[in-house]
Amino acid sequence: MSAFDLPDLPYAYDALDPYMSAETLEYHHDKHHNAYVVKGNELIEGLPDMGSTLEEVVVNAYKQGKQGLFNNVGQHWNHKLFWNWMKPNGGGARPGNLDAAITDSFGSFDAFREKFIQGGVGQFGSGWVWLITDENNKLDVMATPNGENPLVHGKTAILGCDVWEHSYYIDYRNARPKYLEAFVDNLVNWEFVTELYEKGPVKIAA
Ligand code: MN3
Repeated sequence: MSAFDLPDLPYAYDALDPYMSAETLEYHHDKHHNAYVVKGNELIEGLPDMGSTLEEVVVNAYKQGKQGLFNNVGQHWNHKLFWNWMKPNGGGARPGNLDAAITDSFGSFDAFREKFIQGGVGQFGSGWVWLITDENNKLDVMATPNGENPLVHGKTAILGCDVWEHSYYIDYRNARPKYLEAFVDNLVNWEFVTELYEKGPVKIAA
């Protein structure tokens, strides 16, 4: 795999207002995500083959302890999905089969919501909170520091929320819980989450 590309946002900069402002999205996508892409391309240059898919590169960089490359390609993968995990008028009802799986794994949607928000609040410093599936397609919540993600732990992420300050400081200042509540209640694209859930666990040849 040679080059990484910055994908366009799947909606206008102001499409998630007021839950995530155009100013946040412009900086987060055009500056932060772009920097991961540029740096990732620089760092992979001249290395032996790191894999044929982005997922393979992410896992291989992690396993080989190529920390700089991993930080950037990991964040590239995380953000590519993150933009699609949100949509205008998001949140709300989940498609039936996903909703049933959430209830089955957490007891209720509210219990999931609480666990996900607390997972994000409890991640000290920069990181991510995830809704994951394991080998048996059972759901759970996990949090990871910095650019780390469930892929490198053999788990499949079906939803993730960026809790680095750059994703919420303009709109929420230091109120990370408020941001996480708005994410779950007003931003999540549950149709995309369902799509990933139905695809089942990600298999990586690494
Ligand atoms: Mn970010």
